[in-house]
Amino acid sequence: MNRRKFLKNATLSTAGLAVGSTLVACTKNTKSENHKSVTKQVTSLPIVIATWNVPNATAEAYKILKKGGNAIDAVEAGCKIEEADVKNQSVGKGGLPDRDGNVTLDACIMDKNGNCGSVVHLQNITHAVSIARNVMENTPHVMLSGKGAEKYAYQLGYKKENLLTKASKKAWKKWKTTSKYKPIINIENHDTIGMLAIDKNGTISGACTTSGLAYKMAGRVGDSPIIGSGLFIDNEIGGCVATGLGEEVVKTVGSFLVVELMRQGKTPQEACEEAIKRIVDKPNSDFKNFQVGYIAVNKLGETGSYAIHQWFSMTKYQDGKNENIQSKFIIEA
Ligand code: SD4
Repeated sequence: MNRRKFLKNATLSTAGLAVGSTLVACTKNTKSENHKSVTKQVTSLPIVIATWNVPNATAEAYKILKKGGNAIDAVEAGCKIEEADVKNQSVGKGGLPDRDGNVTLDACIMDKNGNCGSVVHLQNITHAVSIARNVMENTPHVMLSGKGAEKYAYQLGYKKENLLTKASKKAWKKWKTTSKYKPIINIENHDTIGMLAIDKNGTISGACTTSGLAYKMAGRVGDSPIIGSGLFIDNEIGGCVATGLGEEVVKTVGSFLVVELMRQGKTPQEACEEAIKRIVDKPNSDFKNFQVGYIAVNKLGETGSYAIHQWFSMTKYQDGKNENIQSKFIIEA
């Protein structure tokens, strides 16, 4: 990049920071003389949003928030609902296995202070999100993987469980007859759960948990436990969480990108759209054949969601209303 272009970009990002802090100031004092240009009111708090149609999970999180609980407790509790639901074959117990028949979980969590924790390739433990939270709060590390993560879970008192349910084993055996590997668009009807919450104090936290892509190669890790890709929170700005083909999210550091775009003044909706565009516009992008979806919330409590393909949705619980909202998209089904 030549110097002039670099300076121009640097100026732009400084301006972006200013917009970001204005956003924060506005949440505190929307009527201030200093911020006359901003007319938006803060939407009512608390609020929780999650990827896909997961009303039980958002209800659990909202229950905690409504009682005055904090956002980090809410997102952990909400995600645990899907982890324990054996009918959800993309998360926790009952998740579809890798091609060798092993269920391996990825999860992460991030709090209002920018602390984070994650587990990758965790086996035999349903509540990956809780182990991630423990990594964040009770270890000097951010990420634990495989056997080490499992050992840590046992140290915390978790018991070994068989996560491969009869239904998931049957599906895997059927898959083995052809062993064709191709991610199926929107197979994820009950999918990876990513959750973002703002508590009554206005602090933001997020979490994400998944069994990853069905029939993945042994050892494969997706975006969901990677801070900045599957999830990113900046309590001054907002948060974002991703779902879909993790490889494409990782390549564009999707959730961090969405938060940074919001910092530069974009609404959550605009930021999600721009981040999806970044994937679609890559040279030779095969986007017609895979799904990626983002949901985001900013400090004002405004939300957005966007996906490559139709039928991605976001569940939102706010003002006592728990609703599933179809996301905007690029390609109609
Ligand atoms: C992954 N992003 O492991 C996860 C899976 C997912 O819709 O969200 N599927 O790539």
